[in-house]
Amino acid sequence: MAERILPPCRSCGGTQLRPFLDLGVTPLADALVKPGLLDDDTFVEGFFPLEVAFCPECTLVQILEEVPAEKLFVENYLYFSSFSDHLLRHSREHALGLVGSRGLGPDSLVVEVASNDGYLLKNFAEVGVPVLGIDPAPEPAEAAVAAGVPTLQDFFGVELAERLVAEGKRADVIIANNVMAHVPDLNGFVGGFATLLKDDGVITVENPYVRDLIEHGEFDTVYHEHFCYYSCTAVDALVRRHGMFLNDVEYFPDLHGGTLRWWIGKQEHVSDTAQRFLAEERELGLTGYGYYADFAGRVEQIRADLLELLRGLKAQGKTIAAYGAAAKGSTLVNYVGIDTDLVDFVVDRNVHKQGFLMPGVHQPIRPVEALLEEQPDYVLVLAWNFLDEIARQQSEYLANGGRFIVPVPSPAIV
Ligand code: DWN
Ligand code: ZN
Repeated sequence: MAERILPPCRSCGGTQLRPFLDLGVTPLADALVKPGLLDDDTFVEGFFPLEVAFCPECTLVQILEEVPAEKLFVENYLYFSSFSDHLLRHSREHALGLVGSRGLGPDSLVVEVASNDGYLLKNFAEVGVPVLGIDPAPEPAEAAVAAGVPTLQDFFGVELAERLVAEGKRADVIIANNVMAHVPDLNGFVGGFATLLKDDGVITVENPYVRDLIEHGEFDTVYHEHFCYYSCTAVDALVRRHGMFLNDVEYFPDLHGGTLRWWIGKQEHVSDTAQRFLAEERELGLTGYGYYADFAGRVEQIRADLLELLRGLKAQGKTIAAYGAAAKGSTLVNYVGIDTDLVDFVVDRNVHKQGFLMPGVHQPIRPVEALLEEQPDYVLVLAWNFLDEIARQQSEYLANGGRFIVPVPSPAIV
């Protein structure tokens, strides 16, 4: 068979990428479908290869396909961060912590990349710290401006950073949560950090931890808008390439299935915690292909087990719905093959998603009240990362005898 030509590594440019998981051809996870479009025979829903590889030269895990960022984050991107109380609490704690620890005030500037609907920056604005949001998605950016958070509707990179510096803007703090995984030009993005940050400034970056993805079978967090899946080792190599240092690491096991917050700066003050994370990754083997080699087999088993569970319930005449029109939910239902024969509808609290159809399998997305109206026997929790919050919120559905099914780390009725 002809040798496959694989793209170079997004971080180091290495040409030795080794694929370890192929999720087939799937629709764009956040490209919810307008119902009327299904009757429009000119409508073509985009499906793209979704395959994950490991770079042995810098250890970065990444997908091979590159879908244009405009397609991913501009055309009806309806993810709004403010629909999770847990995330709002997490963000507020971080913002107020930074105000104190960095002594931020009216002469400071906090920049957030992928500021979405202003959910995080509003905490700084409320205490008089100047902020600037940057986000290309029109709906969330407009919501941020309406909430009093100045926002540039644009993609961040070294060009935008240079424009801001030319305007006399340098950042004391740059925050980039759930975005460094989303940028095709990773070095341009991190180069922009180095350009915009004051010499004594700090950058905090949050992304899901690739160790949790592998250890907890969270294959559904793989989708086209997530180009990269980070270890501390990969982040360390990436920022050092731009004259910066990974100085500290915080771990949030219950956020998005396991999230790390990396503290990055232009002076080298690497903490014991950061050293320990880097040492553990070497000991566990995250820095080698072998750690990822059996993941595809485990994912295939999750698919088989989940299909068997759902088909078994349908064979007993049970009704099944789903909760959370999440991007991860789209990967799950499309890779596993959960169509409207198995799951009748999906509920979601985000009003901007209601009325659309899930990508690929096309279940209708309805308000969460539909769970009490229809009282399905089972609900597959696609947004399993918020299971506790959702269970509290849906206590009446559960009290009525409804049952939740979680898909990972292995399918189970909880
Ligand atoms: O990186 C990203 C992650 C962090 O967030 C983005 N690229 C896209 C998004 O991924 P996701 O859609 O899988 O994230 P969530 O936040 O897990 O999606 C949760 C979904 O569930 C949202 O559509 C909102 C909804 N939800 C709800 O209906 N009721 C969420 C909560 C907490 C609720 O109580
Ligand atoms: Zn690499």
